[in-house]
Amino acid sequence: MAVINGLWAREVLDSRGTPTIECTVWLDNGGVVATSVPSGTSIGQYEALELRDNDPQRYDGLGVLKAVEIINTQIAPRLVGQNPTEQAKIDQLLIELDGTENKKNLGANTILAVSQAVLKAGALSVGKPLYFYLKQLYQLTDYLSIPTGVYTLVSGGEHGAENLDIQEFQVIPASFIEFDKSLEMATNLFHQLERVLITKKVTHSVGILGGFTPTLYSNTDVFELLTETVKTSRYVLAQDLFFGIDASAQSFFTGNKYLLRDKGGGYKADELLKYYKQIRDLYRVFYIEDPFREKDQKYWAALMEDLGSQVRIISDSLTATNLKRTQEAIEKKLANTLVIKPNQVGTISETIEVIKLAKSANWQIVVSHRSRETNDDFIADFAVGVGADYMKFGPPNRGERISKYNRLLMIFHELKQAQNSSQTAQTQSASTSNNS
Ligand code: 2PG
Ligand code: MG
Repeated sequence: MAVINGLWAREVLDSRGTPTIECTVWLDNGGVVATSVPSGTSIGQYEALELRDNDPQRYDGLGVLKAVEIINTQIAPRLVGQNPTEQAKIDQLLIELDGTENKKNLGANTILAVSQAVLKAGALSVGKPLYFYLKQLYQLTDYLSIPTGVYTLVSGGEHGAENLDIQEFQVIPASFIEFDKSLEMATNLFHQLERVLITKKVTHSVGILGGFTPTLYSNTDVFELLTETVKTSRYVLAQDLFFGIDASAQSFFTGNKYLLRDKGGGYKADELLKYYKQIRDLYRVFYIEDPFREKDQKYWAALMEDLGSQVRIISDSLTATNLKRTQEAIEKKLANTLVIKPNQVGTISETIEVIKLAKSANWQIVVSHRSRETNDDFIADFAVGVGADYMKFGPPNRGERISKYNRLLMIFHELKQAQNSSQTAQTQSASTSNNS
């Protein structure tokens, strides 16, 4: 069994040119893996702490040299000689080394860089693809498949250009469509949307994720644009695809109102609830993430009561991949679907515990990227290996998002091959037993 020979971290840049951590692990059998961690823009108040240098002389205080030093001087010496398949043991060591609930001492980014690198090293040491290794290690799914994609085509809120309030407007191909076809659909619609924007002379650019940021009068106008995009494509709304949003509502709550520009003076929570029901009926919105700020639990519950049987109500900032918060949300029936972002909590083992809990309550799982990514495709394997129902990796645009989709295409191909060869083997054994 291979053991860790060396572990080393360095500061690299993410998709926004902001520093983040890359961690490399060497095994004594010559194997080497590297991985880097993402970061959010709309960071929820319940997420574990992200350690930054806060040195205004470097990268506006966003450097990660302290985190890098912690890994290289405090963590690496403890991991040399360890078996990388002992994920739970190594994660526990990291949790104890930090000693706080929200990773205040070492930082969740520091811890995740190591935890993720160890997971990759574990897969390499047993010679398995990462998604397969995850399936075997945690047994969260019996069946490997590519999760349904939630593709953000239009960006607003903190990801946009101050012209829309809702953070993400998405298309979600029907889940019976195979991954290669659904990815093609998302890219066709992305390009068709661009043509519609140009034909209509709508000023636009792209936001943090690479999604379009059109200048429009209201958030509802985006659904009109998306409806037209679908109508002028070869796809049919509510048959081939549905619409979704990540409202990230805490980001447009000011004073005591949700300031959506669709209505002068904004919406009270009960009016916003009605707005969601309207867009569901008018535009077939099937996926609503972070519909209210974390404190408005009463309205989360009301939305679930009204739409929960037909619509995915997704909690992200409300639960922040945190076990206790997820437990509370399950007990109070605040949502039916959970966003999972490993960097909201820190270790892979803790992330897995949250997934287990949500699955045991029959919630569905969305494994999500962050708005500031690197070209690391780790999250693609992770989504498949834990048996996520959905994956949210952004628009089919720009390298750091495409790297995840290209990795999924490879996994899709491998799973197909495995399926074909097991079918061939079954046919062969059937014909052998018929002949005997
Ligand atoms: C979200 C994410 C990813 P951020 O809110 O779901 O799209 O955004 O990483 O900025 O929190
Ligand atoms: Mg979100």
